[in-house]
Amino acid sequence: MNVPSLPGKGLFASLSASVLAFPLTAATVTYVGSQLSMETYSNDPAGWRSAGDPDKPLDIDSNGVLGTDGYYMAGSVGESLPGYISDITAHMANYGGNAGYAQIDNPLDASGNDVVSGSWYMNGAAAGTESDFLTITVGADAPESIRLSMLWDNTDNSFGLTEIQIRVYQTTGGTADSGFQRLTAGDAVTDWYFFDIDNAQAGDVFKVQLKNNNTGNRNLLLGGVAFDGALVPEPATSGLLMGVGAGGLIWFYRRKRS
Ligand SMILES: [Ca+2]
Ligand SMILES: [Ca+2]
Ligand SMILES: [Ca+2]
Repeated sequence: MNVPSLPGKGLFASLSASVLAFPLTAATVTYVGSQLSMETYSNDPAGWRSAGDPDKPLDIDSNGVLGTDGYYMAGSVGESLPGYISDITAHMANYGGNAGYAQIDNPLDASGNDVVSGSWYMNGAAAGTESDFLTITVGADAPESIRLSMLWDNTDNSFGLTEIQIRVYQTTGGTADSGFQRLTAGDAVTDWYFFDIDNAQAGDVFKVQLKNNNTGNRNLLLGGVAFDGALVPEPATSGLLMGVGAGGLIWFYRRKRS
């Protein structure tokens, strides 16, 4: 008869070794989800900056406004960087939009008239093209979780906006990587895509990359990024981490730090 044995020293030794091999400070990048059709018409009183209108279940600080900590938007929408972002660079041409571009909340006056959105763009990207659109450098005092909200499908023509993928990955301080996430086919009504950078340290560098996964040429576009923060993982995430051994240690460590 086989009797299950209790964990021996060997298990703890290997667990300790694995913890040592992966420092608790290593950042992670996770795709969270999307919210489609945020603002459906010009001067829509709802929008990305209108508190709770529409509901924004993926706003990590739960105040119903995207970019509470800051934002960096294409075109002439403007920028206001969080104190914990030491640098951000857009690598593509910046287009200020036209009459066919989506109008979105003015971040300086959410209840006022919408403003024309813009885009960083790469026209006619060949099949398989992977292009870095943004480089984001984290500074001091970053929150435990930085949620990136990225605007897409705000341009004047959704033709060809299919099979586009987006990825956030780390190039300095670690190798965290969300992997490519497929965007819902465009319909020229604004969509937002959400990623979490957890446990980033000062000096860590992350890039936002778009990919044409089609067989023909397509346009790659991005309308902007907004930043919200949270001190500890969301409850659902915490529960998940508690269930996976070493991950539970990370959760406990974070709780102690906060
Ligand atoms: Ca609006
Ligand atoms: Ca918010
Ligand atoms: Ca859309």
